Amino acid sequence: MARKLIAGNWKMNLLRDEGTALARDLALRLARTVDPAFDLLICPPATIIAPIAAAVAGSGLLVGGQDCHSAPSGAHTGDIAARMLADLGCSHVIVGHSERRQDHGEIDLMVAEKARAAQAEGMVAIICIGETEAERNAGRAPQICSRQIAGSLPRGATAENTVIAYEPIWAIGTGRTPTAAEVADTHAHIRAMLAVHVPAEAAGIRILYGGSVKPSNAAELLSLANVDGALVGGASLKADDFWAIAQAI
Ligand code: G2H
Repeated sequence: MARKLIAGNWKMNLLRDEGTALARDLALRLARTVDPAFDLLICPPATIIAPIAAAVAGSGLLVGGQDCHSAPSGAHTGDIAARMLADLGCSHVIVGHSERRQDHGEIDLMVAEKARAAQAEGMVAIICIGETEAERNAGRAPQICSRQIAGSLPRGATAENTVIAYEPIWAIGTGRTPTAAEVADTHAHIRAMLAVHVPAEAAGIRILYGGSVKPSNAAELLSLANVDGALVGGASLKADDFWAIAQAI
């Protein structure tokens, strides 16, 4: 298994100057770290990826997108092609985040096509899955994750081009998280599902936990079996908090 991946999803936050300052701060910390135990990724809003990628070039800090279109180009007003993100130096693209699924009606098939588009441009697709609170309470979290993996994982997914992010929707931005046992169980289930769909790759595909990850709970979450990193929202907007999460490994 590769090093753990600590990914920051900035969502629709930060303007150019503040985002660039935050990225520079993280890049400096990373550059001063000898043999870090983690890969560090930030996913800023698309509007500020270019200046940030230029500001942190060569530092080891990875930069990614929060979404992409599945087509390489064309009449898709307001959308961004995977190749445009790759052109800016992005290494990763988040696809199928629950906020995209909810706000933009994205379904599994669309997520799979976006992931395939990102991979075709040489980037890693971070495919998000996760159940609602009602589904969790009904004991259906495993089935929901199984269905989303089956539908969202593109053909040709490998350990090098694919990351899964398990984000229970009810834990996103709420300060609530599943218990350690629940996270461990779900991640083990996801690993088993990957073994069904991509047997030769399953052991190496990183599975991130996301949903209210913060410095105070990061050590426990990141110590669990099959938790290969974290996708961090709110706490990734402060350098001290995001760095503390990475240091918790
Ligand atoms: C879940 C997560 C980042 P937060 O969406 O993807 O956000 O850490 O704010 O719950």
